[in-house]
Amino acid sequence: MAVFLALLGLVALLKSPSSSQMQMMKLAETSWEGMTITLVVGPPTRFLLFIGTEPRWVEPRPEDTMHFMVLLSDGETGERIPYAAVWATFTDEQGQIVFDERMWPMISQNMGTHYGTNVPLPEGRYTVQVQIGPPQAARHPEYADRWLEPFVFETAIEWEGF
Ligand SMILES: [Cu+2]
Repeated sequence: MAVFLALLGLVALLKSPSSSQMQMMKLAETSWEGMTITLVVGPPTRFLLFIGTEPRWVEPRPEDTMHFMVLLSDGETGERIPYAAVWATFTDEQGQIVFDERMWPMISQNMGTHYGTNVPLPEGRYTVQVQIGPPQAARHPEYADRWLEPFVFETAIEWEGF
């Protein structure tokens, strides 16, 4: 009985919404020439920009409702793919563009290499368009003949918040 209760306790802990890992939600996924493109959202988060000499914290704004993330990975090995330029555009049902920005290349201990930023998206239905540029890196031979043109992934989402 004690073991059973302990197990239940463990499950409750793993499902606890206080764990930010558990609040990640997958929005959509597609594949492009062997690359898996996954759209994931988490709660708005602070992040550090260190792209010059001065580090700068970017704090979530009051209107931010999500940390939007684009995960690029090799569909066979799961290895993440860096060095791409990723741009995200959200359009509402009236056809108004409500968000249109380049994603930061990001690193995270839990999420790994990804592209993302905080997005002030009100609840509603949207079309998300994610444009991915060819990775700007020297390539080992297996990657020589793919991802040579920009790719656009468009999908519909219904955002209800966390
Ligand atoms: Cu991020």
